Amino acid sequence: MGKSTGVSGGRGGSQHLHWRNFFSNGVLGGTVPIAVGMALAEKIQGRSSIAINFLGDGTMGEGVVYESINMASLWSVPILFVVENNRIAQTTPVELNLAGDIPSRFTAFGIKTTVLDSSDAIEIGSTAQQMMVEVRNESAPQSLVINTHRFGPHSKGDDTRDEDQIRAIRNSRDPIPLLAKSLTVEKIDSINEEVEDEVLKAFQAAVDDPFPEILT
Ligand SMILES: Cc1ncc(C[n+]2csc(CCOP(=O)(O)OP(=O)(O)O)c2C)c(N)n1
Ligand SMILES: [Mg+2]
Repeated sequence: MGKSTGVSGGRGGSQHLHWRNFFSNGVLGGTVPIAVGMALAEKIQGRSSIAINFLGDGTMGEGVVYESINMASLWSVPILFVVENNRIAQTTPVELNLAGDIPSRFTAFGIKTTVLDSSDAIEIGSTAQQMMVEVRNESAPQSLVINTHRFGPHSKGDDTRDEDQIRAIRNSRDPIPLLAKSLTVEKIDSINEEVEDEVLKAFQAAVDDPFPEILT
């Protein structure tokens, strides 16, 4: 909503977000060289921080991805690449835009790669945690390729898939009901209440907070 208390001080738009140590970029692949550079800076300055870079299957055709992962491997940069492979890039299925497979793109550069076929946040979290420990301790890149699903359009109601197909994958792979299975009804109700409250507060703050000052 462009408010001064929001991401990027209200100036970033919906794609270019900066919030604490989170950055996003509307240009596919645009985050990859930046994340590799940030991780390299951490290494050079002798800190133990690592960078985590999230990519979609639709980013795999961008040349800058390969320049960047080449450097990450060559210079042994502490970065974890996480590829969210939901087999569709906005409106284009992977069959029409991706030759070969995704893990080989990383192993070709000597980057240790793990593939998960999961919507289970606990499973993904514990695998990622282990990989982050290794990336930090060994100061070397790794990649985590997660085969997953998209339950709606990329952004603007432009999904090209069949509604029945989407409903079927949502019924079997939605991570929220999967997680809820391990909780009591009381716990689920209290989480729902907490979330509702947080969303309402955030909405009200966004309405009430001031716009940023105009720079002259
Ligand atoms: C360099 C560049 N080319 C094209 C686009 C337009 N575009 C926005 S999203 C997208 C596809 C993204 O695919 P994926 O990362 O798989 O995201 P998903 O559809 O799964 O959400 C494209 C081509 C862009 N943002 N940047
Ligand atoms: Mg995708």
